[in-house]
Amino acid sequence: MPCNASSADRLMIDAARLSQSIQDFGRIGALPNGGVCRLALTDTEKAGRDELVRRMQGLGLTVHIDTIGNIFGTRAGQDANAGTIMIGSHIDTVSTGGLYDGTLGVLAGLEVIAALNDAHLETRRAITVAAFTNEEGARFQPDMLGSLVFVGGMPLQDALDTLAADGTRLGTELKRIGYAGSDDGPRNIVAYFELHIEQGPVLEAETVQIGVVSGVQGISWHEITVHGRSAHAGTTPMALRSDAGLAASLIVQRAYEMTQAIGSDQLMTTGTMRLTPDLVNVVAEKAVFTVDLRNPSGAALKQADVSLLQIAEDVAAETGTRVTCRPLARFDPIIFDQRLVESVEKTAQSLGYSTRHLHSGAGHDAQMIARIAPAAMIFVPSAGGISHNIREFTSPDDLARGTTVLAQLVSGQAGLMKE
Ligand code: HGY
Ligand code: MN
Ligand code: MN
Repeated sequence: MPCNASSADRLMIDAARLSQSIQDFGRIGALPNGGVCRLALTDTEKAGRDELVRRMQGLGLTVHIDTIGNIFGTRAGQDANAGTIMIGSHIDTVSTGGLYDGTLGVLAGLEVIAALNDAHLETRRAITVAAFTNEEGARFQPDMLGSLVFVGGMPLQDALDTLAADGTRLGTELKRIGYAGSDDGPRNIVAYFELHIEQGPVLEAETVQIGVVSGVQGISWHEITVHGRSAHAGTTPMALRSDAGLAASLIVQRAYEMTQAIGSDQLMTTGTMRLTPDLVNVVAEKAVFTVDLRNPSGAALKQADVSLLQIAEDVAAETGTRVTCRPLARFDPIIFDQRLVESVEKTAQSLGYSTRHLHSGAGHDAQMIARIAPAAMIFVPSAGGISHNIREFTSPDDLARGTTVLAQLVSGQAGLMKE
């Protein structure tokens, strides 16, 4: 009869194996000058999915694919009724992605499993490693779509019918790459942990080793379409134009001024803009662009939403154009489970690592799982504070520290048992 492992036992991860596994995985969708592009449900992301399933099976995990393509690899526990400890993140990337955003959290989960296997340790509870579909929201919106559907925050059919900017339907792509599953993921989640790179400058600037994530700021994505009238750039007097390109630029400029006026934590990004007919000598008849608003305060974010829509209306009136606005994503700020957050901090400090609390600027699957189970995140530093950039980098020592914290948290929550 296996006995309980003593609490002094520390689950030892293999830092070299972890680092190598991330480098090897980074070859899937590798870009010529470094970095990775594995946009959700493309052939390169499928290749990443296939490799992940292969590695999960190689570790003896039972693999389930759910109806939105989320991948779950489960190591059974001794007590089938004791629920599961979930470790998750994502393997899809933006088109200028790095090796670590999302992928670290999934592969660190596999490293925890490998460490348990190496030590011939059983656990009372099951442990599930999850990779959620379309976390980035780069190709299909909203972001965190797979975990949002998993927690019941978006109807499956709405998700499957979501169209990318080029008109491709999400459900069709999911079927095409062979990941339209029929399983349901684990439901009795006792705790969820996500290890992620900070993607910002704070930990590095303060030489802090582990970020204890208190919560995630609010996110509001808008797609704005301006309808104007195409005209000759050389013969049409300025006063007679209905210039969608000018209107779009004015909206972006005034949204930036609004952001400055709100100040402190308000963020605003226009990362996409398409003009039609997109010709040097034709006044644009149409502009389609996005505005990404973020704020840790729900009230301030709401105010920013209202101001943006008012700006769009005002500019349309001034420029003789017509605007339509479509929300692409809207998530209120969340706070993680206090008990779990404390256990992240205590575990990191018991390992001798420096820690500090911080709020996540980026969205994460953890903020969705927090709707159905206690969730917490661990951050490790990003070199230069950059991410969503091919030069994204986190040192092997930082990767190892974050994964060591994850391993202790998960094994503690899962309950180690000697074989
Ligand atoms: O947009 C985000 O914050 C995340 O990368 N999906
Ligand atoms: Mn991420
Ligand atoms: Mn990201």
